[in-house]
Amino acid sequence: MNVKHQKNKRCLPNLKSRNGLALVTVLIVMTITVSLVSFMFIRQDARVRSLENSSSRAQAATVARSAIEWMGELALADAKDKKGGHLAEGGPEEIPLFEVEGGELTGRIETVQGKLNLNNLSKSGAVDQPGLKIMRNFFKLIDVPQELAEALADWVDKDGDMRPPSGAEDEYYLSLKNPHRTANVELVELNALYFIKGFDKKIIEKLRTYAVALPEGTPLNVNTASAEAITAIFGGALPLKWGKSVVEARGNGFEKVSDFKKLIPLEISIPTGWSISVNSWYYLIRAEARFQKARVAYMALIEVRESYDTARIIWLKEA
Ligand SMILES: [Ca+2]
Repeated sequence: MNVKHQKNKRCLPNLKSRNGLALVTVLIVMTITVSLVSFMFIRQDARVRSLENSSSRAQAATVARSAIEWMGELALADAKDKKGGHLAEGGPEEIPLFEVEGGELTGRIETVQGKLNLNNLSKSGAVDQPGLKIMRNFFKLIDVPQELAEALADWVDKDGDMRPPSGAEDEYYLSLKNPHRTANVELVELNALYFIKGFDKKIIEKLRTYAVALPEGTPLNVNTASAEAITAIFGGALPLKWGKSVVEARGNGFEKVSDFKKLIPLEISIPTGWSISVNSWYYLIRAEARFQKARVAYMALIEVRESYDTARIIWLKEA
């Protein structure tokens, strides 16, 4: 519509053109109205879907969180079982997929004291030579570079003195592109290894199979331990072949620690500060719930003791 042109001609627009103008205006208004309504519907639809998604997610989160608590009680019942309980003797226990209203749930529970506790390396903030020897031997057995033991020792010991040849303290970590300080305390969980010199994804994933980080020094449960972990605690005094023979000999598990000790050659002893057990009180549990397109998974480290009324959650994270 060239209104300026019409003004310049100093004449009134004729009826026909006025009708045309009105019609175009009506069409534009209608188009805008239709567009606005469509836009509102699209937004409303997106909002409804967003609400549905967040509702499904909330449902999944509630179910997964409840499942963690339920499995915690399962582990507690297992720990209270004087005969050791089947969870303490078997591998990871998969909770089969089962349907819950509008969704589904899966779970997994495993005792972790059959894995070598990396925090056993530090005793009240100090790392001793036998401990370091055990860690180096352990890394060798699982095909992880042995020199990482020194970097780990420096990370968990409370002093700032760098261990030659491959240790690392603040001086090293503060010079990195993303600088940070040395923790100088025990590992909260294995993911903390990502901050330590020399540890990468491949090594950490390998360690998950054989190692764990628990909030205190713990004995190795020889009923669930791998041949590598059982052999490692002797600091190189025994070969992996011996550890494998122990795993074969234990069958459904040792009833008492003394039953295991009978298999240790007379001249060999477990280094001071490292001990063994035939039961566990730390468990890793994982629960995953799916509701429509929403999926929520949690992982938790729990502690269960015979004297506990309820399982204690050490940490819980979305997995
Ligand atoms: Ca240190």
